[in-house]
Amino acid sequence: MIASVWAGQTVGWLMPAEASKEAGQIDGLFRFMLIIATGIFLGVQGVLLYSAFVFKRAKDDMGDGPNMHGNLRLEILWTAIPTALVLYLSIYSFEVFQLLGAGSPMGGGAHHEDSGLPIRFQATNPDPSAPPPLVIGVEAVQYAWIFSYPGSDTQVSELHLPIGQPVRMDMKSNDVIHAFWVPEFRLKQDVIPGRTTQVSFTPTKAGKYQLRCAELCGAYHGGMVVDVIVEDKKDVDAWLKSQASLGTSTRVAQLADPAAAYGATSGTTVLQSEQTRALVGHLRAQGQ
Ligand SMILES: [Cu+2]
Repeated sequence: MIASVWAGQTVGWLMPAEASKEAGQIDGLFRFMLIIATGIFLGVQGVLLYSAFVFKRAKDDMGDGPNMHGNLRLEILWTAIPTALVLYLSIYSFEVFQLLGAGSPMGGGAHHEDSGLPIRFQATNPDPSAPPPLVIGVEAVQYAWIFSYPGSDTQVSELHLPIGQPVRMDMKSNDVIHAFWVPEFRLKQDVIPGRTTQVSFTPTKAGKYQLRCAELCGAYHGGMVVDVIVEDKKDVDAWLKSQASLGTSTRVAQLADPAAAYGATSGTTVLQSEQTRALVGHLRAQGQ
């Protein structure tokens, strides 16, 4: 019992930083499940070891063991305990799910204009005192991420987020299914062609993280990694301004920067030309 609680409390050092408001909720649920699982594991292994030694066959005992059949009390117990645990876990995890805003896909007030059901991952009952979310457009193409900030025409290849500001990603895919995943935020959402998917969260910890595609999307899937920088709002604004002053070709080169993901290896040249080709075509189609 003590050991399992200890396991739940100390597992944190094995995990990535908790860098969003949502991360705490998810880790709370994870720790709780880990406590229960450790308790069951230790209990079962304990009984097993105990029985193996205490009920060991006596030296000259060649007979069968006692013939036992049925034990109503035990059967009720080992049905009731898992039932209660599973029920409790379902309610707890549903609550976390709701808190994160993973409401029903049919939920009203969806902000999307595409065909198909909106897939939402945002607060169903958001904190009324929280500022409105910063809505960032995300486009996934094989094999890069392109971000558009409100009030700016510039498409950028890095995600800079202000600390403490709720954000919402409105995500589209230009080709195949990709997935938005920043382990430190503990959230993952597919990006699906033909519809907008959303993910909302509030970054709470300054730092440099990585957004990586979490859906195998083609030969250079592994190159779909970009930096996510959580910093003060004024730094985000300054960075955005500096990006706006760059020309398209410079930005395409930045958008297709596999060296940032892989380090400069021979394979990055191939990836870079792949990414550049896709991005130039994409930006041209958008008249940029
Ligand atoms: Cu991808």
